[in-house]
Amino acid sequence: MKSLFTTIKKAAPAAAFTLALAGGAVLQGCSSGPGEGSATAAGVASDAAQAVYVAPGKHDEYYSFLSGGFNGQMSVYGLPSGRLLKIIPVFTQHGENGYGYNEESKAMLNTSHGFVPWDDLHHPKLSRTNGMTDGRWLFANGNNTPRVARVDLTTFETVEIMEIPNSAGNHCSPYPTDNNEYVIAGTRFSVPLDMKGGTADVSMDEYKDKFRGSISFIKVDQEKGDMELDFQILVPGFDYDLANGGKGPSSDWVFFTTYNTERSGTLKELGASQNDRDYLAAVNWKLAAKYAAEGKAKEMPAYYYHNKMDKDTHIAKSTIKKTVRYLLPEDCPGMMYLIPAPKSPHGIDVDPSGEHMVVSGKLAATIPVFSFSKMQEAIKNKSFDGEINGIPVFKYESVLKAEVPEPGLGPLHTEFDGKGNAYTSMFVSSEIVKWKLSDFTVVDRMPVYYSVGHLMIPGGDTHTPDGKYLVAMNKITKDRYLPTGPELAHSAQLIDISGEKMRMLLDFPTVAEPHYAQAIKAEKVAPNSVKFYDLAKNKHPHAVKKESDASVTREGNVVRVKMTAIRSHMTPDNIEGVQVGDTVLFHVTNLEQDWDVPHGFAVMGANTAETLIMPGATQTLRWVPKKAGVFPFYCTDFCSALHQEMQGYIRVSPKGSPVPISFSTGKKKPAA
Ligand code: K7E
Ligand code: CUA
Repeated sequence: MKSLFTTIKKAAPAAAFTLALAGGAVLQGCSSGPGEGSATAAGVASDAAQAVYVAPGKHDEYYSFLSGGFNGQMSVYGLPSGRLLKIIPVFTQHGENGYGYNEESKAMLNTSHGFVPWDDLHHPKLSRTNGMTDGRWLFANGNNTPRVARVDLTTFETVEIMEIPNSAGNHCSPYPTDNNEYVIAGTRFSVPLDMKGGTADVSMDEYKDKFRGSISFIKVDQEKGDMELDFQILVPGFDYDLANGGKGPSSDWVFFTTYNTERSGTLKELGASQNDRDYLAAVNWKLAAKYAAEGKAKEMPAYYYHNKMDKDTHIAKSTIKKTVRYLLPEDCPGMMYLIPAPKSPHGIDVDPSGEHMVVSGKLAATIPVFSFSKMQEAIKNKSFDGEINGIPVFKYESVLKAEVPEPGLGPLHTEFDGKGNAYTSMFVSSEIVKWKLSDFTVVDRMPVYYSVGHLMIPGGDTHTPDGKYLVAMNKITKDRYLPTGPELAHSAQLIDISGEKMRMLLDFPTVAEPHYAQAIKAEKVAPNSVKFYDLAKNKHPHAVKKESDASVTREGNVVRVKMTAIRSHMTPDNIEGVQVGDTVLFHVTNLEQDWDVPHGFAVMGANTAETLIMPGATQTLRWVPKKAGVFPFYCTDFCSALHQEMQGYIRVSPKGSPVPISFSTGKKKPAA
């Protein structure tokens, strides 16, 4: 594989380089015939099996959270085993537990564009205390219909989703500051803002004049985690790609890579590649917050959704927000600067010391490393090269610390091991490259299969990385697994980085396309994991806490069934008096007070097929019967030896039929 790299490098530079980018997959293809691909035993550490073996009944050392990309979810894997522990639906409906299907959770997916149950999730980010992951929450971005979500790590459930106004393509998002003061979200696509929170109806010819981007500062309640959009900065109409928070000396700052500083509105693959340099934007978020607090922020009308899951009722509620505050860089001296960076950069990563800002420019031949202390000097000395929209642009050399020479092809993202090393993913040459922060020299390379995007080291983006493992997340799997037709799983690869040389340990398939991921020591999360919901504290308005309170009532053409489920029956299990065209709401309360005893509920013909109710919780399935007859319902989760018996019937009569509402379990009660 090493020889492959040398071959590409010899053949590549300059002209062939663009070709290599466009045809990345092709390159990988010839580099790895089935033989080489499947026989990479050569590249695998001899004791790899032992290194990833977690004996049956034993737990993994880390939780890792991999984004699902276009699948809109996150999946939780144990490391080092690569065991899939859970899929957390965020911006997507989830057939496994009814998220986004049952009546309680639907509102989580409301937006100003209506109900949007499928989005593109790229970046999970763990909450922080003193610059270290604290295991409380996990934030994630909705890329397409701009949203930021928060997952509660006591329940591994999405509890909050906030839409972002004045944004289009919420990609450089969500980046928490060292103490979760803010979660910061930048727009990828600039758009013509109508100054009412949306986009204006203008000709694309007006791109250069009318299009703008925005950076949103979401305040996070330190105790509860609740989010609130504090203010935005309206920034020049570039594309804002990725972000990273400073650390230590730079912890008041957040950095954004930009491309298309040419502000081309069409054929961006050419139009956005004209300038040799784009920018790394540096924003002093503390100063921005101060400006906003001191009255520099203006207000504009807006219209965006903020959805929260109520802790007591387990019902999601949407609130519509009608204003947003914004700052303009030209009004706020010292808040924002631009650092020239090689053409169309992608990742920006700040090392654990907070001094080095590493820009991975996918088209660049080197990896530039900028210096925070030099940046401070340059501010003092005003080493500027003009300005854009009132934002000073630094001279490249005044902020540059070093360039990592010949790192590989197509650098995308960098993480750190806390031992003085950086690791950069190379999309085109399909490898992880390890280099030293002390002298910026490459010290090791590990081929990965194939076309790696993000990489992740537990805590590798924090003050204190845990430099034991690295996970490479690959775009192309090809011959690595048994073929499954044209559609293949993406893959992750686990690499041991504890020693001098990287060692390949494990391949495991992922759920859809992982972009970024986060990992944390299990001991920071596992002890807080909720086992079941306390039935006594269930405040769902239609919960019933004992079987004798179960009921069926008619309110116009709505029939409300308040049902209980406990091993191994539902109450009631015989229902009559429903008519064709009624809306039947099954509010099912799981009476169990024991860990890991969910009950499912499904009724024949319901078009959101079923829901899954955790112990102590209430969930609602809506059913509009279209035909008369008798319809069975049943528990869909094999909960006991008599699970198959956990079933009932509901009778549906024609519209206007005289059959009265009645219900029973066992003995039939007289009609009400
Ligand atoms: Cu590089 Cu969306 Cu973070 Cu994917 S992004 S790889
Ligand atoms: Cu309850 Cu099966």
